[in-house]
Amino acid sequence: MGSQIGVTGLAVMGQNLARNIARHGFPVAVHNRSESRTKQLIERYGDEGDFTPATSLEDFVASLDRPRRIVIMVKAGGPVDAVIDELVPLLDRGDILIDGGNSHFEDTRRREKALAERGLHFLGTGVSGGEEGALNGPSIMPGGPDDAYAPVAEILTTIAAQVDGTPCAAHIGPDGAGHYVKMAHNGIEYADMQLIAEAYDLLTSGAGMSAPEIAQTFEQWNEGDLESFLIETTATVLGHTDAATGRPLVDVILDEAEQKGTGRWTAQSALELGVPVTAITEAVYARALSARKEQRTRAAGVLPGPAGGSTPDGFVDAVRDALYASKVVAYAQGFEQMRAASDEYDWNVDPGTLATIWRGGCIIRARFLDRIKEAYERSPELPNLLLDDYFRDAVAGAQDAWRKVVRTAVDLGVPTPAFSASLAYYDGFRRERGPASLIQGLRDYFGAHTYRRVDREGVFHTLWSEDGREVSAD
Ligand code: NBP
Repeated sequence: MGSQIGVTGLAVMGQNLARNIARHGFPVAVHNRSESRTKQLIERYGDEGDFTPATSLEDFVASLDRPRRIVIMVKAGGPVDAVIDELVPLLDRGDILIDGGNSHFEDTRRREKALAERGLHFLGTGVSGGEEGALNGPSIMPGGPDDAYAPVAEILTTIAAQVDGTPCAAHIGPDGAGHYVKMAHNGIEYADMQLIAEAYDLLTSGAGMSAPEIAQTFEQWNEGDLESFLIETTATVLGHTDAATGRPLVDVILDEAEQKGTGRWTAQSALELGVPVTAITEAVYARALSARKEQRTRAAGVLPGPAGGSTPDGFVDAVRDALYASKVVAYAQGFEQMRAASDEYDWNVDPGTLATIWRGGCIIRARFLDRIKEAYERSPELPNLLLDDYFRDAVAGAQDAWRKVVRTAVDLGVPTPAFSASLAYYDGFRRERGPASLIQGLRDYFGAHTYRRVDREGVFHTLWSEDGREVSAD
């Protein structure tokens, strides 16, 4: 008997995923382009399970049971194509390739189609949870044909995180669906982290609290509705002291946020689909602004801010409420985007399933996801989470604090792009009639782009440069 599954690409993610598979009793073949990683895995962890190391792809493929199931865990982009090109001549019809990296969903669509033409199955599979998740139970989002998922379902659901006896792995939909929702998950993670950073900024530059004090505040917040991996981790990071200086570590970390691209991809796709995901997009912009350290340093010396001011009573609790309300908006936007993509690409993605499998294993795991799961159970076709009774009431209860926090931030000159954009979205969304009528009027004036009326069917144009008469443009 050969190995039930193989993993090629044994950097941090692939190595941990292979160990996770082996620890659950599945015989696993392992391979890496540079042999040293394979050797290291076997030397260090070979006794954790039934590993079959291979130095060549030929040996690796030959050691697998059929249909062959191969997880590709290499750097996203060209390396995935390179590995597929090397593997294809060694495979037979019905074999299954599982790309577990952060590939762009359009690449996945292309690869799935090309491989299907050769009789090979391809599962573009989002894996969330970082290295720790890969080892101890990630959230797994496979996308591809049903025929490809069925033979790997048992392994994937077994190695995934489990919450209340439910695995954090489920078949998301065809072709690029799995990688799309993983991308959107990362986009939501960007928004979540930006909102947390803004709360921290308000408490430190606004309210003058120290990092250890704010760490305690986050610990308390983690006891309530905000309970999540990211809030808990924020408390840990803020509470950490730098050994070299004795100062809070966060105070000596350079304030330039890096990005690998999934947040930007999410924003780009949202723009293409015409879905407003303002919290995610602002989070991407905020990282870009943070990276302009030199310019910011110059600007800090010459651009004046407000004269000063103080934070109102009850500010810390108000920031907590504003954070929660903004988070509801960020998730409402992210879920709306996934629904729009699902419609666009015919994926039939179930948002309730996503909320279910993101409750464990992944970076955005939170008590909050239970609330989202319940919302979709109540109303599977819910167009926007803000229209669910629970979230409507939660935001309504927080909105006074939310407005107070954004007002204070403006008065103090503390930038809160994601808090503010979320509030603006909320106010825009709840308006039955907005100012877009004027935009249509302007477009008609300079471009004869026409408009529709509220009182009559049809399309109209005003003869602005003639006698101002309205004509039908149907
Ligand atoms: P990396 O993204 O750092 O990729 C390193 C791996 O790719 C090594 O095994 C390397 O082989 C292999 N590789 C490269 Br680079 N070019 C290759 C080629 N042309 N042919 C064959 N192999 C090639 O690894 P990672 O951090 O483990 O991440 C793997 C995937 O998982 C990525 O898509 C990443 O975005 C995603 N992901 C990462 C995390 C995380 O927390 N790190 C979380 C979730 C998802 P070598 O050893 O021979 O150089």
